[in-house]
Amino acid sequence: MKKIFEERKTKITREHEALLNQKNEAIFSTNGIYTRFVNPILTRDHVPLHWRFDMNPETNPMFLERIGFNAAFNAGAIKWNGKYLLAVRTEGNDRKSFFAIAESPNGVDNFRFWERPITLPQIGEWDTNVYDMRLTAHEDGWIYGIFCTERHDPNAPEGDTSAAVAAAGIARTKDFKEWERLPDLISHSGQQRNVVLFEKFVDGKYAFFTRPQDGFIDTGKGGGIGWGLSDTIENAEIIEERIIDSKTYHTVYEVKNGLGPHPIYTDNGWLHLAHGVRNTAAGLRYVLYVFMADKNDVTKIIHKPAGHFLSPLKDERVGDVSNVLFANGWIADDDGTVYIYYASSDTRMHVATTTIDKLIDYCENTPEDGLHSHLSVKSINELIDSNLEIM
Ligand code: M1P
Repeated sequence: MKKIFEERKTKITREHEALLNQKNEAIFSTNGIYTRFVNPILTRDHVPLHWRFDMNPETNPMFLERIGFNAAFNAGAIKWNGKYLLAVRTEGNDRKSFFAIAESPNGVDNFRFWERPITLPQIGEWDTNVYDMRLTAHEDGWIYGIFCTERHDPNAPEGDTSAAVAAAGIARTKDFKEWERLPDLISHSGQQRNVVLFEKFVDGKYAFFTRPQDGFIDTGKGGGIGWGLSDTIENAEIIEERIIDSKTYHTVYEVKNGLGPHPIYTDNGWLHLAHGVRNTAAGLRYVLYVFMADKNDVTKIIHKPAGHFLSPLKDERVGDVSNVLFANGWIADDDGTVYIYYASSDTRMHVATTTIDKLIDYCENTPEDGLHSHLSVKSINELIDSNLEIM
C-alpha cells in the first residue's frame, strides 16, 4: 500500500507542478485589437493538491482524492504588491462555489492558488452559494469584493427546490486574507446580480453599478446595467436606481447584460467591459462587449461599438454551461497593457491582452449598432468607399 501511495503521489505532484509552471504563448491576433493565449490560465486541475488529497499514508494508503473540484472561473482581478491577483470562483464537485486567491508574477501564466481559500464571514442569513466577485480598490482605503450571494427562495412553491434569490454581498479587506463582511446591498428593484462598486465617491456617496432582475434567471422587466448611490457602505441601500445601458431587441444584449469589472479611467473616457446575453435555439449565448463613458460621468455612454468584443471560440465554446464568455476582472498596468481575465463556459479562466490605446481606438472607431441590417450594410459600404479611394 505504501508503494501505491508513493507512486501515485509522486506522479500526481509532478504533473501538477508541470501544469503550474507551464508557460503561456500569445496567439497572433488578426483583428489586432486583443491577443488571446494558447492555454487557459486556471482550471480545476490548478487547485492545490493539499485541498484535494489526504496526504497521510496511514489514513489514505491508496492516495485517493477526498475532495473533488469541478471548475475555476469568473474571477475578479487586481494588481497588488506587484502581483496579478485573481479572486477565483472555485467550484467543488458539491456545486458550491467560493472564492480563492490565485497569484501570477506576470499576469499570463504561472497562476498559483494561495494556501487556503477565502473564509467569508457569515452574518445574518447564511449564503447557500457565492460567486462572481468584483474587486474595487475604493478611495476610502478598503478593497471591496462585491459578489452574488444566492439563497433558496422562501416564497418558492412547495416542491420547487431550484427557485433562488440573488443579492449583492459585500466584503472588504486590506490583505485578501482577512475579510470583513458587511450587510448585503438593499435595493428596491427585485433581485441583484453583477453588482460592481465604483472606486470613487459620487456626491459623497458610495456608487454601485447594478443589474436588477425580477427573477433568478429571467430578468423580466429588469436586465439592464443600472446605477445607484448609497449613503453608507456599512448598511448599503440604493433608493433610486436607473438603467444606464438597457437590454435591447436584436443586439448581443437582447435578453440581459451586466457590467463585468470596475471601469478603467482614460483621458478619453471610462472604458467599460460587460457581458451581453441573447437567446438561441441552442440556449443562451454570453459574449463580452466594450463601451466608453464620459470621463466626467461614468454613467454617460459616449461610444458603443456594435456587437461583441470577445465571443466563445473553439474549446471555449464547450463546458458546464456551453457558449458562455463571462468576465468580472481586468487589470490596467502602468505601461498601458490591459489584461482581460475571462472565463469560458463556466469552466475555466483565460487571459487576453490589449492596451488602453487599442481599447480607445476600438471604442471610438468601430461603427455603432444601427439595429437594422441595412444600416450594417451602410457601415460596410462606407468603409469600402473610403478604401476604394486609396486602393
Ligand atoms: O452561466 C452563465 C452566467 O450566468 C449568470 O450571469 P447572468 O446573471 O448575467 O445571467 C451568472 O450565474 C454567472 O456566474 C454565469 O457565468
